[in-house]
Amino acid sequence: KESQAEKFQRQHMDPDTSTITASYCNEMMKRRNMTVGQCKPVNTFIHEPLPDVQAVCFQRNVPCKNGQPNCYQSNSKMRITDCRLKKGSKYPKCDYETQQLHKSIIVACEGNPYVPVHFDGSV
Ligand code: T3P
Repeated sequence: KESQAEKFQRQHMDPDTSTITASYCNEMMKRRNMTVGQCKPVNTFIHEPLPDVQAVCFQRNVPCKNGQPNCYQSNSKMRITDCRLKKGSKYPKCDYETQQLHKSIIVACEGNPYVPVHFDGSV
C-alpha cells in the first residue's frame, strides 16, 4: 500500500521538468492519478530536488491551516506549479489552469523519518 510519504511524492514532486507548458497540469494531474473518481480541485507540483523538499521539515515551524502544529515553511523560494481546476470543468473532463510560481512552500511532516506528507500552501 502507498504510504503517506509516497503519496506526497506522487502528488507534489516533479523535480526534473524544466519547461512547463500550458497543458502541463492536464497531463500531470491525470498521469499522477488525481483525476480518478473526481477532479482534485487544487494541486501544487514542486520542481526542486527531493532532499531539498524533505529538508523543509527541519525549517521554520508554522501552524497548519487546520490548526495542527506540524507544518514547516521553506527558508527559500522554490519553483512550483499550481494546478487549479477551471470553472465549468466537469468530471471526467478535468481541465486545469497551469500557473508557474516562485514561492516559499508550507508542508506538513510526520513519521520517523520525519518527512512531508501534505502540502499546506505557498506564501
Ligand atoms: P494533500 O493533503 O494530499 O497534499 O488542501 C487539500 C489538498 O489541496 C491538499 O492535498 C493539498 C492541496 N493543495 C495544494 O496542493 N496546493 C495549494 O496551494 C493548496 C492550498 C492546497
